[in-house]
Amino acid sequence: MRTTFASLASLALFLASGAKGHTYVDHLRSSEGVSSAVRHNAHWTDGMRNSPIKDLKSPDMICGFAPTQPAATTLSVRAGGKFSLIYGHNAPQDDVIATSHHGPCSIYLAPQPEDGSAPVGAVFFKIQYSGYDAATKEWCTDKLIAAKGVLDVALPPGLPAGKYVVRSEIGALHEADALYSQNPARGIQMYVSCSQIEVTGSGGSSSFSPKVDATKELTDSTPGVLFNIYSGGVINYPTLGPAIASASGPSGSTGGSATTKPAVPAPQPATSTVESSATAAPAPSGDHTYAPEPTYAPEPTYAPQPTNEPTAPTAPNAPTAPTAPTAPTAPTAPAPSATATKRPKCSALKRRNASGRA
Ligand SMILES: [Cu+2]
Repeated sequence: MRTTFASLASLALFLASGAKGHTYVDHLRSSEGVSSAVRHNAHWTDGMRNSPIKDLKSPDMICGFAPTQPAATTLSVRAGGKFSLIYGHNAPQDDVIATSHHGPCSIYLAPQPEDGSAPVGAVFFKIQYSGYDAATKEWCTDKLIAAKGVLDVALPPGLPAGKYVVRSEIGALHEADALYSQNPARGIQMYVSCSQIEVTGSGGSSSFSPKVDATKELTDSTPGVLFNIYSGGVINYPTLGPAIASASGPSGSTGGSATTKPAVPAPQPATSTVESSATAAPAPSGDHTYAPEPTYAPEPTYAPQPTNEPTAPTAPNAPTAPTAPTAPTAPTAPAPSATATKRPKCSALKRRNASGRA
C-alpha cells in the first residue's frame, strides 16, 4: 500500500529527525497576549515541520515548506512595539535547537497579501539581524538556546500600521563548509518560518529598502553561505543576506511611538536582541509582562511544557545592566573543542535528499 509505505517513511523520518536538533517557530507573543500566528508549513503534521531548507532557490525559502497555510490568528503589535517568536525543537521552548547548529538569525517583514497567501517577489525587508558576537563568542542560535527559544523582535520606527508577514530565518552553519549545490548531503541549513502580525495604532509612513525576494536573497556566492565554523581561531562571519533596511519618507524616525509607552528603546541592531531577551526576560520591567493568554491552545500532540517562564527568581537584586556571569549559565557555554571535534550530521535530511525531497 502506498499510504502504508508513506506512513512508515514519515515515521522513520520523524524518528530520525526527532533525534536531531532542528527547529521551528511554534507561536508568538506580545504584551497583548499569546497567539498561534504562525503559518503552518506543508510538513506541519508529519514530523518534519522543523526541518531545514537547503535549496536556496526553492519557494520553500519564502515561508518554509510550501504551500503554507494562513495563520490561525494574527498577533496585534502596537506600532513601535515589540513581540517575541517562540522557537522549539519538537515543542515550544524545549531544547530549541541543537547546540551544534550555530548560525545567524534574520527577521524580515513584508505586507500581508490580501488573499492570505505567502508574499512573493521582492517584498521582504530586513528589520533585525543577529550573527556572531565576538565579545561573547556566541552565535544567535546559542543565545536563542539560552533564552529558551524566545527571540524578541522590535518593530522599526516609521513602520506603517497594517498587516505584515514576519519572515524569520535561521541559517545553521554546522554543514556550511560545503555548498548544497555541489554536495547535497551538506550545505547551510535554513530554518524559515512566517508569522502574521497586525501593527496597530498610529504607525509611521516610511518606506523601507532594500526589499528582497526570499528565493534570491541568498546564493552560493553570498558571503556567509559557504563558511567553515570549525576552522579554529577568530570567527569573522559576515552579515548573512542584505543589510538592515533603512527607512525613508515622512515619519521616518518617530513611528507610532507617540501614542504608545516610550519604554521600548530604539531597536537594537544585530546581536542584542536575543541577548536582551535572555537577560531581560527575568527582570520585572514593565514591558515584559507577558501574561499567558488563555486563548492559546497548545497543539494536542505536544507534551505540556511545565517550565514556560523559568529562571525568573533572580529579580530582587538584579541591576539594570545585565551581567553575563550569573552562576547557572555556566554549563551552557559549550567547550569549543568539544563542538569543534563533533561534526553532527542530519541523517534525516540526507534521507530526504536521497528521496528527492529538498
Ligand atoms: Cu538539524
